Amino acid sequence: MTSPAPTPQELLKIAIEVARNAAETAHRMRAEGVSVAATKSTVTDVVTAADRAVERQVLDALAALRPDDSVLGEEYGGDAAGGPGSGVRWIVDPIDGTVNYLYGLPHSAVSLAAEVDGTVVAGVVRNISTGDEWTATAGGGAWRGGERLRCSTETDLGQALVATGFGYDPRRRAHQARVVVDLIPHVRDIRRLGAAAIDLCYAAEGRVDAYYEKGLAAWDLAAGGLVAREAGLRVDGLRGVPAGPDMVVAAPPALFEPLHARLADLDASGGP
Ligand code: LIP
Repeated sequence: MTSPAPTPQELLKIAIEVARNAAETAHRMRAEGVSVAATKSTVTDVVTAADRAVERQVLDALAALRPDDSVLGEEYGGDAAGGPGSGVRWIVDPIDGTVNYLYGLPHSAVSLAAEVDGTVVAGVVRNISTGDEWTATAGGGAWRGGERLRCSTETDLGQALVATGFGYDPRRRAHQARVVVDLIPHVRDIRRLGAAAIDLCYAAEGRVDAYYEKGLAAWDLAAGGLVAREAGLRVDGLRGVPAGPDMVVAAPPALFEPLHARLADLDASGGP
């Protein structure tokens, strides 16, 4: 007889414990000095020893706490731990914002989400430097430090502070930069902070009004996307495509359509 699926709250409790320990390890390794261990898709797409050590720590912790669950991680790929037995899959980015982490910019995070039967139901994003911690459960709201988060109420795109990001492929960056050139006259300003998971959480609490980016992987999006949705943001792709590698747009309902229209016109999900 299979045991009942854990509740989102039970999964969140595990996610918080594992993410806090992981962030502590990342913080300590940063203080001890960090360097590039290897590069991935391009010479600027770096991985540090800390990315790997932290993901290994998360995998081992989840294997001990929930051995039947599967895990998708940025550094070790899919199902690195348990089998597909429980219907629960964890999605982990050990250090989102690795370039910020490498340069010592205080804007990188451990991002950990739990998915049940393909739906993300719990997530935590913990800033490695500041300790800021955003959490959410499906239907349970988004929180930081015991405060329930509500997204921006801005309705005018021209007044909107919009965060975005650039990929590691120079050709893609060139395309993304052209989009920004044509978008920036139509918004308050652009912010490039360098960690999608935190950018989504900033949008969740109105530190920016909206966020969009092309090229995000599941581990960049899973936890931060839930926090954003639970704070009232619409999180989608362009032209009816769900949020994913092609495009993620996170905006308050009133801003989503005007931002979507601009990004679609500028072919923001196109290019390399
Ligand atoms: C980063 C994202 C960021 C994006 C970077 C990179 P990483 O993830 O969080 O939004 O602009 O190109 O993809 O590589 O630090 O895990």
